[in-house]
Amino acid sequence: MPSAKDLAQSVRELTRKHSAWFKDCIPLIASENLMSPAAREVLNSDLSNRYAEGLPGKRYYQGNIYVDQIETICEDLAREVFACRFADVRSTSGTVSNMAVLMALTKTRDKMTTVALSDGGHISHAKIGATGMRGIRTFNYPFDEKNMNIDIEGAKRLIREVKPKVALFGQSVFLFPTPLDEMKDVFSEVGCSTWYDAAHVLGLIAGRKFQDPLREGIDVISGSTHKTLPGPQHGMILSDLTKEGLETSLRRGVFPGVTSNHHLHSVAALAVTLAETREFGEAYADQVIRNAKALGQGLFERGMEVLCEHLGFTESHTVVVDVEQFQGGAKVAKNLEAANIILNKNLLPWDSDPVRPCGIRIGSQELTRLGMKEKDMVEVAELVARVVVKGEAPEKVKPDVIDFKRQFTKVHYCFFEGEEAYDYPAFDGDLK
Ligand code: DSN
Repeated sequence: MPSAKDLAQSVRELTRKHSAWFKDCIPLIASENLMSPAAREVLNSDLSNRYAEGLPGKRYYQGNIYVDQIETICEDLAREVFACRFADVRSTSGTVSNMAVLMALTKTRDKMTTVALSDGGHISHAKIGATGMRGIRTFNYPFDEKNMNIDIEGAKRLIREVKPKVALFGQSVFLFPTPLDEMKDVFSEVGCSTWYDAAHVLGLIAGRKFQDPLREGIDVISGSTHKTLPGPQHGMILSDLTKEGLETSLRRGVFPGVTSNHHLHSVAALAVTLAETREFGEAYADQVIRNAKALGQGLFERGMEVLCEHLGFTESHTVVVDVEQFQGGAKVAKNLEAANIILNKNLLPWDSDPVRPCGIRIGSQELTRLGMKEKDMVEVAELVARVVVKGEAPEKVKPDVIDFKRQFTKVHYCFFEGEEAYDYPAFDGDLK
């Protein structure tokens, strides 16, 4: 058994190797991003050692004089950026946000309409995830596979039939805005609450480049804060308090419902991210979507079956490709990893075997954060296609990936723009 010192030293070295490797990789996972230098600074502070429970001014612990001010700034910024009356910034992830909303809006055995996992729904919306743990009965919307969106008439029919307590929307494969306006009348007809998981598109909503769910009939938005919103790994809940009692039940859902301490360093990093979003968020969201479309076009022109060509591939940060003809999603994702191109296999609506999905999901939000533009997406598409379509050995493509990526190692759309994205403070040498 290695000594404690050796094990700790190994972890330090592996962490450094990870950072050095990612510096040389093309990151395409649609649920990830890079924090800004200022956000990283506060994340890596004494706040990460501290505890708070409850709300600013009403804490159980002492020591929160500055924490209270930080959390108040964070909530105020969230309300401003998303133009809403209520924000809770204490949930520690997207799934924890969803658990809090489930507590606030539902009881065991309630019925909920949701997007199916195979159509891009999130695991926490499903029976096998947090929703099932709450004992909710779920009913999936019919899905329009050609347009990769909810089938409007089918969904209206389902909501009328099921009369759910809550109609939940939002996806992890999220190409186009949900047709909320078109379904609005049905929500009021059956009197259900409406909830939208915006984890993937929060930064696009903040940048005013996607739909605005709170203006389209949604009662509650939840989300993680590290996808198109380039913040810390954390969560957030937003609402215009359209229903009586919502503020109290959402607050209680978060605490004591599903959190105790709420990761104060993440709240600070989120506050910095929201301030930067207020300043740079529109330009960032605009470029994210332009880049996703350019990437879709580039892959399509190189012989890949990118979904929804007839709709311009996407209106978000994500494009999806059916790679069944190239050995399927798992094999393609693995081969690309060997070339330092990082993405994930993904279920598509027509998949029958969840372990062997025929799709891959690609996001443009992190490349955009690194300063890439449309012309760079063409190069990314070429590197991907060399492995997937032309069948070149990944090891042969890898040096070209590294050369390309070394031009893009700095963070953009933030204060301290141009700082290195991958360098973290470190002690020199081995453990003493
Ligand atoms: N599973 C994450 C994703 O990749 O979309 C969301 O939690």
